[in-house]
Amino acid sequence: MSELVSLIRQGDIAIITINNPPVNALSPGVPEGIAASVESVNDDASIKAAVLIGGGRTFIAGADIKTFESMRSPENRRGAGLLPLLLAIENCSKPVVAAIHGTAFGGGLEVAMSCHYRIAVPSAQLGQPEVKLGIIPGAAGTQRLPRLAGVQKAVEMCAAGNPVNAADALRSGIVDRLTEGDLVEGATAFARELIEKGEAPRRTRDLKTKLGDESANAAIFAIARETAKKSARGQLAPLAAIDAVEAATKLSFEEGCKRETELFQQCLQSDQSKGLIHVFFGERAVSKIPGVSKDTRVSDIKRAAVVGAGTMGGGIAMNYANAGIPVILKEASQEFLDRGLATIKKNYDTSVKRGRFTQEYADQRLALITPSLTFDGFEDCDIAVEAVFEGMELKKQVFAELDKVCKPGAVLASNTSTLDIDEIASVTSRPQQVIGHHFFSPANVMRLLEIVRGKATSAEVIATSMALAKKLKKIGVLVGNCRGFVGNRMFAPYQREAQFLVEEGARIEQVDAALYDWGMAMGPLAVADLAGLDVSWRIRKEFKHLEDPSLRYPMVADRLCEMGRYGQKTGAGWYRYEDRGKGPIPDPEVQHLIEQFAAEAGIKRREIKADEIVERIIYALVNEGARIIEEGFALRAVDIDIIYVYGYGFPAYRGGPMFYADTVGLKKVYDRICDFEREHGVLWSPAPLLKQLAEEGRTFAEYDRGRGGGN
Ligand code: T1G
Repeated sequence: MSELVSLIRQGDIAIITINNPPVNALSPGVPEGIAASVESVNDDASIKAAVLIGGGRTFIAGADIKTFESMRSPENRRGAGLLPLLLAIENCSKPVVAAIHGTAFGGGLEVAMSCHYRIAVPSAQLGQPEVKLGIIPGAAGTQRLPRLAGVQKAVEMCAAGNPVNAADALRSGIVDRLTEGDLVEGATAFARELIEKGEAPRRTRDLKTKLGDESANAAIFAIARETAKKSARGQLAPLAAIDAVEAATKLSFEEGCKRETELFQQCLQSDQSKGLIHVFFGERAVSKIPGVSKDTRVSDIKRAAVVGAGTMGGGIAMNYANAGIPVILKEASQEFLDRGLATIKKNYDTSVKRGRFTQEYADQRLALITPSLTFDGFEDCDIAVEAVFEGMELKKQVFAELDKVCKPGAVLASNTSTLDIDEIASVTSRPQQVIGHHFFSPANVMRLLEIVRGKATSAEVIATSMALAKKLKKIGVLVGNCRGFVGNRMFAPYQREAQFLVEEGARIEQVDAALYDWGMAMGPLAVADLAGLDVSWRIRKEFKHLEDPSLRYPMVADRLCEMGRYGQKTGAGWYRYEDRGKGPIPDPEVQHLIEQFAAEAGIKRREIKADEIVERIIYALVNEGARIIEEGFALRAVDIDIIYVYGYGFPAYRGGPMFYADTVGLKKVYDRICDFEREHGVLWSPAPLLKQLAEEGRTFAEYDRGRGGGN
């Protein structure tokens, strides 16, 4: 056998073990090794049954995603290439039992389903997560799963991509048995029973009873399509997965497999799958930081403190509590503290009401949050996070105090979204301990954590912050200390263009609809209303002295703030809001204001199409992103992509702004930016890195790889 797959014997039972760490992906050599083992089982008359198991921490986590690129080439257009292996397993003349621990995902579950029986440990997870990579199961998962679990369950699993636990898998017929004890023992005992009972191999492809009847199925598929259109707006793969399961109910197994292969290839060739796979590897790539290695010391964060119980501070405290870390929440006045705690309680209540967790769980979490009006107890904390009002003087006061009260090794983090971390650190005696932890609102929901390194921040504090992000179930991305860091620095031109477009003739709701339809979670102006127009207004005022007065400036937003229209919280901003929770309502008063302003400023208004709106707004992101990479404030282009997908509602299936630009073609993006520069002036001067890559015919992904990073 190959090194990747081994076969040992326990009496008349063969134990076939896959050894391809870390996740036993079906990389080249693994399918061949399994096939050779199955052949030996067939050929050896003294073997009566076989057990297929994963070595190490898991069963098979799926096909090797790194090989997908080669599967896209025209000569390879044949599904995931695993169908013959699965038929060989299923055709084995002796019973084969899959023994499942860890994850049986994608091709892993497909292998398991081609075995004749399945046994799992209670902690196992089983799933067809392919749609999360923009593809569908490519090795008969859509054909065998409905035969085992029924049409409804198969559609749910293949279209949404969420795994089921072992108990659920048992209930729905995906596994036959659970074992609490040692898995190999449980599986061999199962195999022995099969031998003793003289059970013949039970081929999944021959099972038909769960395939349902046409009218019941029609309703299942119709509902599934409606659900997928809402929950995976704009995505092709979930609909293709439903089509493939439908084929299982209408065609023979062989014909169904052919249909699945066609759909699999269509999805694999799409930019959507390229984008989602980029995000999969990107999420993991961002944790790789030059100068931080496995040997870098990471402090264990056992106790935390948060200063400021406003929206952000409260959300941050909830993050710690949810990770089981006791946290002190400090405010300056009882009134603010009470208000902050009431919001936290309300958030937990909502989660309980929605069934996200139990009352008991919520009570336990809440009990981990200790409200306080003083710094008492800060001396025992491993981290203190400042989340006070966004103003330099106030932040400095807090840090000077933290420097006095916190123990020497404690991490001192600021949740600032724009201010200079070095200036904040300068008031402490330990700038190496100071770092930015920029959470995104709502902090208990959004997955992104921008981790901002100052010039003195130590590798240990960076490594600790990255590890902490994981513990808080966030995706930590390390960025440099420039104004707005990475996310908000790019968001400024993004917002600017949205506002310029309404001045030039696009309607507010038209701008938002163009971006929403393109895939953004919300339109830019609706987002501005949600975030609060006053926040960016205050920041604009703080930095106004640094701006070039000859440049065009988004005046209308300032005007709205002067009128007290701060967005949703005041019931009016770019839109009007009647009831909390109800959507934005276009407001003729704002439209009138914009037209008046445009006339005064001599801006010629015209009709603007959705395509141009998207280009103006998205390319503004790309251009600024390119500058950020060039200036070294982001480690790689992929870091920017992850920031935008997890912090700004950028559609993951477009891979993030830099990857999206790659898919459009950098030359095309660059040329368009040059057009905009000619039309709109120096704010659109193309980033030198973008120009260079466009001229060289390269992509941001290639640029990342060339510097030893990225996917
Ligand atoms: N292929 C290649 N590499 C993989 C991989 C895979 N399927 N899964 C994980 N890795 C790498 C990952 O990049 C990381 O590498 C390391 O393993 C540890 O992962 C035929 C076509 C299994 C739940 O979508 O969900 O089968 O960064 O850090 O938190 O129809 O990885 O260390 O260099 O994530 O313990 C379907 C994807 C494929 C599963 C483990 N399968 N993986 O999580 O560790 S498509 C998936 C996961 C398919 C078939 C189709 C998770 C995990 P590095 P990790 P983890």
